[in-house]
Amino acid sequence: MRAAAERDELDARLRERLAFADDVRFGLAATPKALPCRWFYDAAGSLLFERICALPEYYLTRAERSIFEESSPTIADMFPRGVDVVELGSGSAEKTSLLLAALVARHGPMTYVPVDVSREALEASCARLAGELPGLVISPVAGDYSEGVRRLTRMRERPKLVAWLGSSIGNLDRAAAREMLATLAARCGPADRLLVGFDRRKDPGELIPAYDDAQGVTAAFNLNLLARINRELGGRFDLAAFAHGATWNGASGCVDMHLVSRRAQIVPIEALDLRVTFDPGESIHTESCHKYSDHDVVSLAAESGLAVERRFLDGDARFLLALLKPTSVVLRSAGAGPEASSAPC
Ligand code: AVI
Repeated sequence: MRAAAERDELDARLRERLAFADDVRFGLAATPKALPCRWFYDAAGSLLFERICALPEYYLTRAERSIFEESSPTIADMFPRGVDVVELGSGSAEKTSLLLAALVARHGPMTYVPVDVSREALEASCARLAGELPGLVISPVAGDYSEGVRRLTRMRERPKLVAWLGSSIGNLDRAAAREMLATLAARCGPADRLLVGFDRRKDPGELIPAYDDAQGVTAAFNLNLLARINRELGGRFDLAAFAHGATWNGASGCVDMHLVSRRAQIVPIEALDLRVTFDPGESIHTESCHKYSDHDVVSLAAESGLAVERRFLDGDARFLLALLKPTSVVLRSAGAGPEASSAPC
């Protein structure tokens, strides 16, 4: 039994390693060069992200936390029959524990399914929560969102709340965000809800420092992607030869993060039998962080078979936590009439 579990874990790690290698090979051969942001979160990247969340410039975590501090009992009251929680990209689950505590206090024992690609983050958060909330049955899923969606499909007995917090939706482009919300909505029954954290649109003068902080923690987080290629794939990136960049992209409504080559260079990556050529100033796109107007949130929800049931804002109105409920109608494109029906399960 134990041997089988260990084999499964090894297989999962091997699959991850192969997927990382494929993304690096493909992304560094592309024009422009790009690497998916999911690979930020190895053990070192997860720790750096924790540090980002505590930075004075990175208001997002504090703003969302303050919403949970204020509104968790209200959210708990909105589920008269109790609820089980699935959290996509749970990370440290630090803010979620406020909501879980309110739910356990209001409704008694419940199941919490944290889903995260980082096994280290998952193990640490589960150990902490088990100590803090004995009424919680924790059933972790180590994997990406698709693993979480698979688990969701099997949870039919009690109402469920799918939490997707921290502006993680902002790291998807609009089409991918719609597809993900529609996938979740299609797995929700009438009593189920989604709780999604959106960072609101604001002045780029406030946004850019949040992604390019004075202490250089975000720069280290970004550069860790190259360090990870060095560690796991035998890359020879000289981190000092790349600069962290964060720019506002008004057309897409997002902050774009880049790694910019400071000079002409050729970087070997042994495990891929690859040599990557960089021009001076050439960049690797590593992440887009989309910011949402209230109108964007309403239309995105409608296009995905959802409706905004309740909005929660922090005191400075920087961040929006939206409680979304499934509707039976999906609007396929802006301006189109109600079309296909996504039958709630
Ligand atoms: C995880 N995600 C929502 C963060 C964000 O704000 O888009 C990732 C991040 N990247 C740089 N700083 C934080």
